[in-house]
Amino acid sequence: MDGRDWSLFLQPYEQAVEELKVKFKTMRTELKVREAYAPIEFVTGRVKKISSILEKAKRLSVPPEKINTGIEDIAGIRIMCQFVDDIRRVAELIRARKDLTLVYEKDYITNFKESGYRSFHMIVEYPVQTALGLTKVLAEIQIRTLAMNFWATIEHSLNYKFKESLPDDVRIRLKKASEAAFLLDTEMSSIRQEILEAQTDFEKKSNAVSSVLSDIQDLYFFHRVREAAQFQLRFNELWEQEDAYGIRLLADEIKTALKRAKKG
Ligand code: 0O2
Ligand code: 0O2
Repeated sequence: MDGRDWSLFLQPYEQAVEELKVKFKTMRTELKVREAYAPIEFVTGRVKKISSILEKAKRLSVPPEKINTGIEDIAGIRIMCQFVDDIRRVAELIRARKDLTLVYEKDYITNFKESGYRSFHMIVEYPVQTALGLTKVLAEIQIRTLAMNFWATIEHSLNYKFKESLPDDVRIRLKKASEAAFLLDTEMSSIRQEILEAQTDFEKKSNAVSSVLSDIQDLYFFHRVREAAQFQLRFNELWEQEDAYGIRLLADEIKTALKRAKKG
């Protein structure tokens, strides 16, 4: 073990974690205001414990003087999302940032780990302004859904309890639980898709209604009184029957009639 001043060594990592947490929490707030929906649910962060750094350095055979480059997750940020699609969006937003540099990515969502672990990891280089000047530190950003986080948190604490020698049956059950978390994510995404489609349908219907009513007014303006009255009657009938498709077809028909009327 080396005799370094750990609190001095970890200081820029602590600063990086604090700054990145603020930045991603701000990103969440900003997106919520701009788009009424934030792809980020919540953000957490931590600096790795000294004992875990030393253990990892030993496991990965990283010499003490290379810990800052050999261990990439001394500064760790975790971004939780509601839906799997949000993860891609957040990753894109991070790639576009000018205050950090992407080093590489690990997609454990497409290629989940043997344990069943799923998450999207981004290793970034982040500049920290210290009293002695600018220094760059590596940070790991883990992006995951709430379901992925639920599974990983419990699996991590069980692994810790059993000191990485989980009984085989527990390991198998955890793998099954990770499949259940995957199904949960898939089902939630498809429910969300249906809601988005229902919203689009609702918008299409209300646009068609506005178009029918305003075009009927225009027909009156062009003295096509009989035609306008007939369209109005047909609209009333379709409205009664809640026939959204019929209203859309009628909207197109009235548009054509209006064009004819304008030509004289
Ligand atoms: P806010 O205003 O509640 O968003 P720290 O920020 O330093 O206090 P740290 O070390 O990053 O906290 O980690 P911690 O304490 O585990 O959690 C960080 C933030 O995530 C906390 O909010 C928690 O409230 C929030 N959090 C943790 N687990 C969940 C969860 O399951 N669901 C939701 N919605 N939030 C969770 P903050 O940082 O105090 O700020
Ligand atoms: P912490 O702080 O305790 O979470 P590796 O040799 O694979 O361990 P590498 O190349 O750094 O080391 O990492 P990898 O696989 O990208 O994993 C880095 C982090 O991802 C881990 O940090 C975990 O936080 C998380 N992770 C990876 N695999 C699993 C898994 O099977 N279960 C859970 N719960 N988390 C996982 P650490 O080092 O474990 O530290």
